[in-house]
Amino acid sequence: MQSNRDNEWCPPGHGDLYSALVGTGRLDSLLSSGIKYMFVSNSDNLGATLDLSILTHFATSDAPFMMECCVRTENDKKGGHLAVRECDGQLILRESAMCADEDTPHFQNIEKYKYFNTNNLWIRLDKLKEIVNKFDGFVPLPMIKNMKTVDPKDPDSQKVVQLETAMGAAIECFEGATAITVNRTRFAPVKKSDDLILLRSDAYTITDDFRPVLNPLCNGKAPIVSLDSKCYKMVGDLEKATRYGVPSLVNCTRLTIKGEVWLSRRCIFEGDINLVNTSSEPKFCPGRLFGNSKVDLTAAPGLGPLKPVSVSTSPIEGQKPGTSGLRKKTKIFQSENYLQNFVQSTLNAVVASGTDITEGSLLIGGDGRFFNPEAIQIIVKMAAANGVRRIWIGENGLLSTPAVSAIVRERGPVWQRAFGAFILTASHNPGGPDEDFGIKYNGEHGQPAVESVTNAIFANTKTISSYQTCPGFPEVDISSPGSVTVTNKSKDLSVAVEVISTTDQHVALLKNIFDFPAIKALLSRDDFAMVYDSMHGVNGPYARAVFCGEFGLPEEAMMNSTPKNDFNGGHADPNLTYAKELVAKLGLTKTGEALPVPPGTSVPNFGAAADGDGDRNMILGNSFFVTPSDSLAVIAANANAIPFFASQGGLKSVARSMPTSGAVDRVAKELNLSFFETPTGWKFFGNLMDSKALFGKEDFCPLICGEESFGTGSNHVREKDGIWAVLAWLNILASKQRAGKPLVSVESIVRKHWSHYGRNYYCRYDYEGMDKVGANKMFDKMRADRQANTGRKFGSYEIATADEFQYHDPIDGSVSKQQGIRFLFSDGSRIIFRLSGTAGSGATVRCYLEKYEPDVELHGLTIADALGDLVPVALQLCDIKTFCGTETPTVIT
Ligand code: VG1
Ligand code: CO
Repeated sequence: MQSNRDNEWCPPGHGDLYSALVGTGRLDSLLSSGIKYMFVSNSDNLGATLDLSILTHFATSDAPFMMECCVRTENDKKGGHLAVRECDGQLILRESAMCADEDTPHFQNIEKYKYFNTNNLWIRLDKLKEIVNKFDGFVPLPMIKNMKTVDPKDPDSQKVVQLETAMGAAIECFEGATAITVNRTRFAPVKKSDDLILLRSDAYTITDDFRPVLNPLCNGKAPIVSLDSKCYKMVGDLEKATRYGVPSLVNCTRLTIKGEVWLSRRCIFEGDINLVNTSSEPKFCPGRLFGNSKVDLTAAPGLGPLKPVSVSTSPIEGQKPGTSGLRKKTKIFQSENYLQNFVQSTLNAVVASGTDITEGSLLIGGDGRFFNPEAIQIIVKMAAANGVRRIWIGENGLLSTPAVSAIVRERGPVWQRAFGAFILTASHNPGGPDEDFGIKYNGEHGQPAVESVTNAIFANTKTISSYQTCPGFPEVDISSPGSVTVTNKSKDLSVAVEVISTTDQHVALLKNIFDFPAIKALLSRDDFAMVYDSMHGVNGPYARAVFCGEFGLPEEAMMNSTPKNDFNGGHADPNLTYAKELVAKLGLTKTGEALPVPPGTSVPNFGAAADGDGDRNMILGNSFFVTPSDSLAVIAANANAIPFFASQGGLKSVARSMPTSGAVDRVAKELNLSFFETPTGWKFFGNLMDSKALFGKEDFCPLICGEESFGTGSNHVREKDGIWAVLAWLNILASKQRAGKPLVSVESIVRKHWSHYGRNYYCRYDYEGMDKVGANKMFDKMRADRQANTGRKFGSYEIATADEFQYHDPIDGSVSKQQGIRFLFSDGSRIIFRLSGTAGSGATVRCYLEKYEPDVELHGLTIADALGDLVPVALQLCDIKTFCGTETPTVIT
């Protein structure tokens, strides 16, 4: 018989507890840490709390093992029970599977066998150890034989015998074992959907100490629920049917459902309710009060375009989100079920994290790269099938990453607030049919999914077996703002899709942050000219809305501001290598040195570039390159020129990623700001920004953070924000100008900064497209050599510490390991190696070099000269030539 081979395994039963305790060494470690008693129960028994009076009883009884039992009623007669073995008076447990057929009437006699096992067990660990020792490492439990099918979800699949052991059966192994009768409240198992729906309904309440108890309004009698076992067997079935909420059952005596009926929190059931649907598709029970009635929904209109279909799929390898979402070749994303698996895995993880996706809105937008429009339609259909009821999409599918964050945080009304967003971007990675595509999920505060969520997503991708979609959901016209509502025939179920402005929300937020009139005055000066290169990415519309719309700059100031789905064949990466056109215009070489300017040409005073999804920035002055690390430090040092910070009493904290230069550290020190060093990737800054709001800890906002990779931002959103950084620079520049005085330039601001704080010479070498295996070996080697490298000397350089960075999140306590190999030299210089987490294929090795120079006289060196003697040291330390076959970087920034 054909079946999924993955089902061909056998759960050993909870009797495996004892072997697990022994095999993992846990029993010994518990004993050696002085733990004497163990309480175990079935995880579905919500009545099994650690009751101190029972513990006291157990401890004083001196018994080695104690079982909590309840008195059997007619309903319990089929289940196992406690018995006394005649030969030695030992208590034993008997399961129905252990009973011979002819003995069944006796087995079921509740007068003869009065007690059943709740599986709440109290065990003396020292006695357990004695038994384990006696039987050579295991507890001799009786075997139970169960008849099952190989796929438990499919009753027609191959019949199999499942052998298992039960942990309660160990009672017969402990001489002197005892049992006590407990109240039924200690036994509240949730075995079937019937129990679960009841528990989730208002028939139960949760006490202050988190115990679910029957609602007093039920007068001690829980409603009797009987759901069609064909339609509600698995939790997922019930979840689908109750995705719009669980009905009110507090005044219900009996609820019976035959066939697949969808419910909602608007259904109020009183008395005896009987719902029937004999049609072949799910029917929606109208949201109203029902009293003592039989409702036949067979002929009711179906879900129409909202009818979800479950499509079977199987796990696809390698769907682990990296530094910033999942990025792969577009062709891979287009392959069967690839995007679908990831989206379903994400939605499942989001729901499991406690988010109610049927309330509020789901936002979708991206950087406009190839496959964006198709992906949006796929996600819309899947979102509707998963119960999302309101979807916002950026016009033409375009939303920059910071704009997504702003919309999630700012857009109302309150009851429509976004619970999360899908961002379709691979940021600076090239786009097109043969290049990269990407997707990432951001949560309800506009923050990139934290590691616990991305880990859950990844775990789901490894077990996924089906995804939900609504094939009948109409294609959405995303070419202009507007809204459509898709409903079922009876109009009691609807999904609203709204196409919203790409730029409005974000521009409104920026206007609140910066001194727009001051910036406008600066931009209007005759001696000031700027250009902004959007690199054919999503930033164009924002740049135009702000610079042309708000400040009145001519279109010519906007370079490459029409988004293209392949970024015009380039890398939309704002750095000296890839923003060639801009760099040349600003009078610079690709290593950031000033070019001789031919007479008669005028160089703008200010140049900026953005990446594909608009979250990163490069700042240039007239023939002057500002490194991102310096940019962060300068913005932090001058933050109070920006109304957002000044109006909140000034900047409070700064944070940088580990490989980012230490320039901002000096600003933090001097201005007495809180300072944080995080791993690469914006998700680590989010917790710092929400320390108070989400974790009730010290408030670190307002906060500015940045990365060496041309990313800068603040707590106005939960992403880095390219245009924010550009406006921050312009606002600071504007604040430095004095009436009637010559223009204060970008270069003079930076040089002044260096002369005050010293200069951190800094650069990054990227080795793209390296062999993954070789690159990993190279890191393993450096990891293994940490000790040996500590203290090593290279000319005048001495390695004070060689280690691997790991981050203890001060807010949520999580630990992120393997975040970069660091060589910290005794003179403060650093060499760092990391593997990129955004490469769509192959491996990208990043090498970061840094040297601090306090002496103003030495601030005029080129970066290459200043760091020249560190380069051979770095190459020797990593030996990339041996491992990856080259030592020439593909990009230097
Ligand atoms: C790179 C950068 C990192 C940035 C990330 C996402 O990550 O180094 O600083 O946060 O890209 O930026 P990695 O793991 O490749 O070094 V974006 O604008 O490309 O989403
Ligand atoms: Co980006």
